[in-house]
Amino acid sequence: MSATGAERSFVLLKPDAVRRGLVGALLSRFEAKGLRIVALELRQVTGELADEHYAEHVNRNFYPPLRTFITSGPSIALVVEGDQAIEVVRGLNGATDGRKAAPGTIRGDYSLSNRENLVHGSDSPESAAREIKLWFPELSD
Ligand code: IDP
Repeated sequence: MSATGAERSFVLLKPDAVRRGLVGALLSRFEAKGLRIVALELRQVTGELADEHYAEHVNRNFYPPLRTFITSGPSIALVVEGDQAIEVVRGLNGATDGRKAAPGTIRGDYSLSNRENLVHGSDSPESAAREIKLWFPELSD
């Protein structure tokens, strides 16, 4: 929770979003929904940061190629704020697998992959707090 009472979520526009020139289109969706951008930075994700961010996945079979992908070029890291921002961002993003994500969602409209799915959003208040502290320590008290 921020000082204003609104909820914050961490969002990552993954390297495929930057490579495909979709940053503006994707940011527009969050802004048009009414979420406020409170931090934003172009970041080259290192393997170490990837391991910390995806700590719950590092032992999964899909992690090595995910690590290669997420470090393959710059990403846009941001924090958005608004009423129920965590759930709202997850809804805008759509299901993990772009092939199954509903049309109208970011993944449903732009992704045909369960790895290169353009966007990450925190999945719980605990994850949001952990991720915001990891990516934007200056925002954490
Ligand atoms: P989420 O991003 O929708 O929260 P998670 O299950 O937390 O999904 O997985 C994190 C990321 O790992 C996904 O966004 C996707 O890029 C990748 N991923 C998840 N499951 C698979 C898989 O089965 N194959 C390849 N990549 C996957």
